[in-house]
Order: sequence, then C-alpha cells, then structure tokens
Amino acid sequence: MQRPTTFADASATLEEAEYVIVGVPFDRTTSFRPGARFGPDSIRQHSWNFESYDLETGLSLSEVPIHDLGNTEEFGSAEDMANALREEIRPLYAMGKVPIVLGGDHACSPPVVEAYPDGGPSVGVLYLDAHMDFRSSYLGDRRSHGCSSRRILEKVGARNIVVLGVRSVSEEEVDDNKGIGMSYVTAHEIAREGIESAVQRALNMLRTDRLYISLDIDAIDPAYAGGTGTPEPFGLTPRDVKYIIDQAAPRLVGMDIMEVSPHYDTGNTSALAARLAREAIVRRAAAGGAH
Ligand SMILES: [Mn+2]
Repeated sequence: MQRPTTFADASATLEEAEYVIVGVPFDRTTSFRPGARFGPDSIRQHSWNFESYDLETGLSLSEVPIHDLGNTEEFGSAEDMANALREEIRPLYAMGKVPIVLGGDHACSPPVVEAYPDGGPSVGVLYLDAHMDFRSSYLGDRRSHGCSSRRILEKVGARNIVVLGVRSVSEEEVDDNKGIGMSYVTAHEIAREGIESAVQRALNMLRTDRLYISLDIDAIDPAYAGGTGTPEPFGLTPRDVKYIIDQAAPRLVGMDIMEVSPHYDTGNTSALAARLAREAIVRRAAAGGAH
C-alpha cells in the first residue's frame, strides 16, 4: 500500500530511480495570497488521478524508475530554505538523477538550479512565469519569489535563461534588464506567433544542450490554473506548456513546478501540475534522455 501522499508510480528506491520527486512546503515569500506550502502534497494526491499508461509514448509510468523523497523540513527564512534545499539536491545531480521539485513558492527554484554542478556543461533554463521575477531584492529579501529569475541568472548567466509567458513586470525590472539582457518571450507574443515558433525562438536563444524547466503555475491562465498565489490574466494554455515540456524533455536535467496553492482551487490546478510533471518524466524516459 502506498502512502497517499507519495507521488503516483514512484515505486523505485532512491538507488534505482532516475527521477526523484522532492516537495518543498515553503511559501514565506508569497507576496499576495499564501498557501503554496500545501502544493506538494496536493499535487501528489492528484497524481493518483491518472493512468500509469501514457497514450502518446506507449510507456507506463509504473515502469519508469521514480522515487519520492518526501518533503523537506519547514524553514523560517528563504535563505535557510535555499541553503538546505541546495544541499538536498546537489547529491541527486551527482548521482545522475533528474530532480522533479514540487513547491512551494517560486523562491524554491533558484536553489535547485544553483545545486547543478559547475565545471561541466552548463544548463539552460526555461523559466515559465506570468511575472518577470527580476527584482534584485523584494521587501528586503533577495531570496523573495519576486527575485527568482535574477538569482538563477546569476548562476547560469544571461544567455542561459529565457522567461516564457511573462505579462506582468515593473518598470524597474525592465530598466534593470536593459543592461543585463535576459531574454524573454511574452504571453502576448506566444498568442500572436503560436507556441511552436515561440518555443523554437526560445530554444535558439539558449546556448546549452542541457535544459532545466522552472514552471511557475501562474504562467498558465487562471482559467485553467486559478489555484495560485498571484493569478494573472492572458496566460498560456495547458497545451502550450505541454508543448514546451515535450520539446525540452529529451534534454531535461531537472524541473520544478511552483506556486500551486490548493485552497484557491477546485483541485484542477493540482491535477494539471501533477499531469505536467508526469508528462516531463514520461517524455524524457521515451526519448532515452541522457545525462
Ligand atoms: Mn514566479
């Protein structure tokens, strides 16, 4: 019998696993409505909604080696969370595993990227978000969820991160970025030019073979994913995000899904998040994703 809070089909031991689920029940930097700390367990519960068999790839998730490490402890500050999470994730990369991290607010993403080993091939980050998250500091906290793309950029460099789906940004962030040059594709551009062309453009901007996806669930329109802390209209569709994941999966080295806040939700946002995590795993498995 599986514990109900284990991610579905995560029946491998840590040693056997290629994909490792980690929950981070942390939302202390949420700027509008809190609750993302309940995201990891809600996503896990909704993951049981789906068939193990994947129609498109012909693979069964139950045959893919997935392990659920459970949740991190709770933390008093974002800095403490970042330091601990980085150390939690570092050995997973070293063992050649693909972390799938469930948040938590978006402050939980930078430590997962920062844990990626230096010295080898660099990683390119597809940062899916309604917001730019490019403040140097927010409410006195450099580790706020409003600063996450900036912290990631400081790890990977401006050429190795592209923000997709953005439609909310402060003038200060736009001005700051003029001297830094982080690439972004707005939700409006994606709606105009179509997801295929937009993703191709985004992938051409990155100079890396290895990809990491950071998915703030608010990248997706609140009509589909209203269970989140800072809902923002004019968003991507679930199918847009599926397409991004499908394109990136063969080169994927890690992924996170953040900002699912189940108490604002009927359950659909958690189900969508769980389904997108499963999509990334099964697509990468089908492509024989290498390290
Ligand atoms: Mn964000």
